[in-house]
Parts: sequence; C-alpha cells; structure tokens
Amino acid sequence: MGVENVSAQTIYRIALRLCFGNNILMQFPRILRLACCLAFFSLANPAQTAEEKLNVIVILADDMGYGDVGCFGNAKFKTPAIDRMAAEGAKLTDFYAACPYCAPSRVSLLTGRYQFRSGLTKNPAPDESKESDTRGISNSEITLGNVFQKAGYRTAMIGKWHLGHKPEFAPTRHGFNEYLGILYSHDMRPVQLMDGPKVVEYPVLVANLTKKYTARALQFIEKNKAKPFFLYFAHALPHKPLAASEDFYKKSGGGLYGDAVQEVDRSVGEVLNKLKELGLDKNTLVIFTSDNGPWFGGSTGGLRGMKGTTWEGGIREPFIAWWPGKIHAGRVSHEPAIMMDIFTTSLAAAGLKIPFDRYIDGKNILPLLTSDASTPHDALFSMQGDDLATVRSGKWKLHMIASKKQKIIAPDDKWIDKRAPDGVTIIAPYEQAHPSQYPGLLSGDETKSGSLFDLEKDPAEQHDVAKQHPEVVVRLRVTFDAMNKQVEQAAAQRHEEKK
Ligand SMILES: [Ca+2]
Repeated sequence: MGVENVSAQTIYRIALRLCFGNNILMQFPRILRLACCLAFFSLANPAQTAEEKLNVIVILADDMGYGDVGCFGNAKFKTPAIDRMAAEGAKLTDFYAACPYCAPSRVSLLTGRYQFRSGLTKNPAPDESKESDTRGISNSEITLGNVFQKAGYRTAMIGKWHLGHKPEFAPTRHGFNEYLGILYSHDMRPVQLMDGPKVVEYPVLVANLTKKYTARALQFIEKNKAKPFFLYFAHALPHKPLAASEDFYKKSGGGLYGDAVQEVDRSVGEVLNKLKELGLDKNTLVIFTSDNGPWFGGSTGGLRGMKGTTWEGGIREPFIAWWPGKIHAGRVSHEPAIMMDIFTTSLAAAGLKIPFDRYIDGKNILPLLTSDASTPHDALFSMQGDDLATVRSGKWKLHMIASKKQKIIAPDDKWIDKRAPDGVTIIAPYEQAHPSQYPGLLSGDETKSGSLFDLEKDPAEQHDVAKQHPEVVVRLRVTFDAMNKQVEQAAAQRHEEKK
C-alpha cells in the first residue's frame, strides 16, 4: 500500500468520524457512507476540481520577427507587456518554426507533428484555386484543442485559423468549442470575420481586429474562470496589410508596423492582467511566439532572410513562456526547440497524455523553461512547401535547398500589392511597409545545397564553412536523408490514398 493510500484511508476515517461518530456510522448502509464521504471531500477540498487543472493559453503573432520585441533586442519601439512577460517567465533564444510561412507552421503547432505528416504543407487561400480550397486539416489529425476538449476543458480559438476555409476544416470541428476570427490571412479575399459558422462582419475593419479579438479572449477567460480552459489566440497582425486602432495609430514611433505590434503587445498585457485579477496566474501556462519570420517593415534582429526563406530570419521566433506557479522569473535558455514542442509541453504541463497512436515530433520542453536542461532534440528541420530544406543539430545548420534569392527593391521603386484592398480592410493604404524595407540581412556567402553554418559563431549565416568541416556536413547529411525518407514516404502514401 502506497503512502497516498494510507493517508487517503486515514482522512476517510477521520471524515466519517467527524460527520457521524463511530456509533452512528455503522447504522448507515455502506453505499450511503461512501456518498457522505465523497460529499465531505468535495466540500472540504474544492480545489480538487477545476482549479487544480492547469489552464493553457497559446498566443501566436502572425509574421512577427525575432527582433520585433524589446526583450529580443528591438530598440525601435517599445513592447512593455511582452517584455514583462519574459521578465516574469522564461525566454528561449533558439526557438524555431518548422516552416517560414503560415499554415504549415500552425498545423505543426496544433498537431505536434511536422507538417508533412498531416500533408498541410502549403497555405490554403480562398482566392487562389480549387485545389487550394481542398487544403486543410485532416479529420484524422488530433489537435491540441481535441485533447484538451476530451479532458473536459473548454476550448476556444480566436484569430487566424488558416487550416482550411471550407466547413469541414472549421476550428469548431477540430477541437474548439468556440471560434471568432478570420479563417485565413487578411490579405486574402473575401476578408470575413466569423463567429462559429456565421459571418459577423464584412467588410472587416482590420484596424479594430486586435481590440475585438482581445475583448473576446478576456470574456472567454472570465466566463471559464472556474473551469479548466485552453485558449489558442492567433493574432492577425503584424501580417500585412498593417493596421492599428486609433489608440495606437502613429503612436509607436516605429511606423504602422510598430503601431500594430504595440497593439498586440497591449493585448498580451491585458490577457496576463486578467489572469492575475482572477487569481488564475499561478495556474495558467501562457506561451507567446510567432508563426514565422517578419515581412517588410519588421525586424529579424540581425538574422539573415525573412518570411518565406529558411534562413534564420524566416524561421527563428521569439518565444516566451509564463507560468508564475512553476517557471521562475527571468530564465533564459539557448537550447534549440521547435513549434511542435508547444503541443507536447502544453499537454505534459497539464498532466495529459500525448496521443500514442501516431508519431509526435514535439517534445516536452518544460525542463528547458524550469532548469538548465539540454534540448531533447537531436536535430530540428525546416521545410519549404513539400521539401525538407534545412537541418540544425547543436550549433550547426545545414541547408540542403539553397534558400530563395531575394529581389532587391529600391525605396523609390513603384510597387503595387497584387492583393487589392477589400472594403475597409486596409485603413492606411499609403502607409504599408514598402518592400525595400527588408526586415533581415541580405548579405552573406552565396549558398547552395550543402552549405553549412556555425550558428554559435555566426547566427546571421554569413560564412559557409562546409569546406572546413566536411565531417559535420556528412553527419548532418545522414540525419537529413533519414528524415527526408519519412517525408517522401508520407507523400507517397498520400498519393496512393488519392488514387
Ligand atoms: Ca505568418
């Protein structure tokens, strides 16, 4: 008999004696005695219900760069709430997206698996093609929402879904009790704000979107303060077209991009404040990151490339975890981690089992956030569409597909965004970031398949050192090829299933 059983039995006896005394006790049938005892425990120990279950909130910015927040080096404008979150929580300096753009990055977060396993390797867009309409999360995938929902949590998704816009892909069919948001990027057409299956705003005033999303997030937290909840809050900004409400417009000193980020920052602060106000802060894990690197006007913080490239600037993201009950203030880890870890870590922190009937790539990185533990990953990969592109192992990164060359655009070059404004989605059409405002470095050695970089000495990937370290190239190549085999097998299997 374990210690827990002894103490439970002792407490049981004491409870019965307190309630009835020994003589009265035996006059009750056994079943009634048990019922009385359970009632006692529920009264004496209310914390055993919802309060003990950890709440989880994942806040995802869209296209926010590694260098777009103060605690990751931004000096252009201030992000006090996100900085405070890092000061009170833990920061990972080497956290990655598995893809330099939206949908694949998001599906990896929600399923804990590299995107090639679910097959969602490209962005669904309602204004692209019929084929694009068929892209979306498969019914056979298990999302974070599904697992939390099954465990009795209330689940909500607020913001950009981007895992398919046809009804069968809707968030409410994939683990979320409620949804408010735009089903894809707000530069796609038509931009419609959905509340569950209903269109509630069209055209959408994007300038008020962050405000609207935040109000709903606070309402959801408030409504579920006595129940365990999972909130996936995926902001629309600072994805283009940029917008900020009147409270933030022209206030940041960092252009419209800075205004938009500052409004997201305020939203993060409001969520944390609400948790404190309700006394839920010690019992809620909040994670903040971005789905991929920055677009024009943002900042990679001196890393090479930008959104769409598998240079560090396209895939390395700011990452902060906040859980005052567990994570000590101000912790920083330089150990590599990746988007899918959010899946496994959230479930591990909440004491829930990860699905065992499929391959889960995400690892529990709670030890990185709470101790000096080393990364649980031998290697981390990034993909470009259907193709595996890079592998990082330790301080080394091998590019197996030469990253896209970026077109140099001069500030006075005429530039027209192919995606025209839709209604009032673009509130500041002449203040959008110009494509000459590169967010990352354009310099560095010409690259090809097999280029190797030492990220410890050269995080900006300027010097290809493949020739100096042929043994490292071979080692990483073997790791890459083994993973690539899995990518090819998954693609072949899907091809067979489509026949
Ligand atoms: Ca994005």
